This record gives sequence, C-alpha cells and structure tokens, in this order.
Amino acid sequence: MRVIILGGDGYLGWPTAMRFAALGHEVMVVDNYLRRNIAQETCSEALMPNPNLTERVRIFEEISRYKIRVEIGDCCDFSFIEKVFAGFQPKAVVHYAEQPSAPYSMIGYTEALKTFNNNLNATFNVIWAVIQHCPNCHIIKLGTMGEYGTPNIDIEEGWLEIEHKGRKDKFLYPRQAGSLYHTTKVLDTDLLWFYVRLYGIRVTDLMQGPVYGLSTTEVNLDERLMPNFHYDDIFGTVVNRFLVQAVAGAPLTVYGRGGQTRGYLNLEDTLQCVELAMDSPAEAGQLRILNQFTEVFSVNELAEKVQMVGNRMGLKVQIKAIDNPRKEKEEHYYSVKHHGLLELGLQPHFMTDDIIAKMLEKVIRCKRNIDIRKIMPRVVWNK
Ligand code: USQ
Repeated sequence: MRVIILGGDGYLGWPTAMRFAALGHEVMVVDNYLRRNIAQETCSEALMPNPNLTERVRIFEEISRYKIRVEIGDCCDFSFIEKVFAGFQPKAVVHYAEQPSAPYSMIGYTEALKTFNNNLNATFNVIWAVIQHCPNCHIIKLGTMGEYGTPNIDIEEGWLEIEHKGRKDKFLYPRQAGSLYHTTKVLDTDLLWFYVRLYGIRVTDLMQGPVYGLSTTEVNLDERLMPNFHYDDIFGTVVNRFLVQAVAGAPLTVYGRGGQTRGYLNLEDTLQCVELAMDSPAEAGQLRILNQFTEVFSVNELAEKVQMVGNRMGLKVQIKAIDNPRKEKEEHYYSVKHHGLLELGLQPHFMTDDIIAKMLEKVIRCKRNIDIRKIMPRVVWNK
C-alpha cells in the first residue's frame, strides 16, 4: 500500500515509517523538523543525538534494504503538501505532524500560537489535499486521550448517546482538555468530523495515551535508528522521564499528589495500532474513533514500579512529590472504554518488570548523555 507518514522524524513517526517499510508498503515520510528546532530552542535535546531524516533513511536502507522516500517540507504550506499528495497518490496517510508537547504550548503567547497554527493548519491542509487529490485516501489521525480530560463519568470510545427531553441522538463525547496542545487536538477532531459529514472522507482518529519505550524490531537493528527519546519536562513523557531520573540518581518527579491516572502504551503497541487501523480502514463518510492505550496507571503507581525494578538493579531510586506545575485533577475518577483496537486484533505488550528492566538497561547505556538540568519542570500552567 502507498502510505505517507506526516511527522516522519518524530518519536512515533520514525518507528512507524520503518515498520511499514518492513511490512512491504511503499512509504513516504514528510517532516519540517519543527520538533527538533523547538527542542533545540528550549534546551530539550533528546537523550541520544538522532541523525536527520535523510541520513536515517540511508542507514535503514543500508541495513535492511527497505526504501523510504523523504520529503522535507511544511504541512502548513498547502502548495507543498498538495504536490506531495497529488504526486504520490497515497492510499493512507498517518498524520503525526503536530507540535506534540503540552508544556511547550503552555509557555506563553508565542508558543501557544505556534502550536495552534501548526496543528490546526496542518490538519486543515491534509483534509483539503485528500479531498482534492485522493478522496479515497484513509486519514489516520493521531489524537489524544487528553481530549476527553478527566470527567466524573465513564469515557466512551469517541461517541456518547444522549437522551434529552424524551429524544435520543449520538454526539462526539464531550471534550475538555487540560492544555492548549490537547485543545488543538479537540479542534482537529471537530474539523475532521465536519469534513467527514460534508465530503464523505474516511478518517480514523486514534485517541492515544502517553507512550513509553525505545525498542521496536526495526529500532533494535542499529543504535542510530533510535527514535528521539526525550526526558526533559517539555518533550519527555512521564514514564520516559522516570526511567532517566532513576538512572541519573535523581528522585522521580511526581507532580502533586500523583493520583493523575492515564491510559499508557508501549511504543511497539502504537505501531501495532496504526497498522491495524490501516489494514481495516474507516468507511467512506465515517469518523471512526479508537481509544488507544493498553493499561491504566496513576503517576504514583508508575513511580513505584520504576522504583521497584530500579532498586532490584541496584539503582537506589527515590520518589519525591513536587509542586504540580500543571493545572489538573490530582485525584479523580477514570474509567475508559477501549475495545475497538482489541477487536481489530491488538496484542498488548504490558509494562512488566522485565520490560521496565530492559528500558532501564538501554538508558544506562546512554547514561553519560543525561543532563541533570533538564529534569525539573520549567513550565508552569497559568503562572
Ligand atoms: N507527570 C508527573 N511527573 C513528571 C511528568 C509528568 O507527575 O515528571 C504527570 C503529568 O502531570 C500528567 C501525567 O504525568 O498528569 C502524564 O504526563 P505526560 O507528560 O506523560 O503526558 P502529557 O503531557 O499528557 O502528554 C503526552 C504526550 C502527548 C500525548 C499525551 C497523551 O506528550 O503528545 O497526547 O501524552 S494523554 O496524556 O493521554 O493526553
């Protein structure tokens, strides 16, 4: 199948591109290095330096013989993106091309505007490129579980049936995000839903929880193929941060009371989910929403897991609750339906002690690269 990965340089985009190429698909990656540039501007560089996309593709081809096409350009530039779609005629597009950091989007006006403009314009342009040049192309859009927020009722898989004054209808499940970044994803969903109703395009919106890990079959072929693994407060997700903190001998930074509960998944499972979504595309005129995670933990539970495994490996891991830099519920109800991907065939890789130990071993090998100054939170919500 001909497939475009937008945001192909990212933590998820690069491993997805290699996986799809290894599965025999004809893959094109598109990226404008937005995340790399922001990471450099905010002193949030990844644990290991990553070769640029063209170089990584060359290394991957040399090792595996699989080819990936590269286009460096900005999805917010419609003349660029429509040329890419018109020329390549993809059957599916995986849209990861967004500014992915909640803390970055909360630094101030400039960062919020950059996040807002990039994320909304990229989605808008992808929709129009599909409508105009390949209307049958399946858009697989990376959303986030954070779109739903933490309501005091069960979270359904995308939709909610409501009975009002004796009549019933089905609506998008109410969204109430906790950062500007997460809010751009809410707006993306609404845009997609509008164009699905209007033009009958086919869309899958993957509502993903925080991802962890740095190992996939293809990544493991060569150290230089590792995805960008961040551990700072801006681009690092909580599990990846805790792993690095444990190795660095810094106390694990639990924000506030640590009862914040989310649905997590292994990087390997993100690849599976995207592949499953692509293999069974949404119907024309369908916005299919799938909740994408495999298990639920509170921040305290995660910290305790990493501490226990780390201590067994002789790391002397401490946990320290610090003032929460974010505005979020620290104790809350959390019950989420997530049947769709399991029904499509997802085989979860759970966060076992063995998986945590293997991730710690990988981080230990890069210990010399850890910059301890990147660990404490620098961005405060609504200061
Ligand atoms: N947290 C800590 N200590 C830390 C870092 C985070 O207690 O050192 C807490 C946060 O306050 C939050 C939870 O851990 O309650 C998750 O934080 P995170 O930084 O791992 O995740 P988040 O900012 O929500 O964003 C990440 C990705 C984003 C994706 C999202 C999925 O960066 O792209 O959309 O996870 S979700 O969280 O389900 O919205």
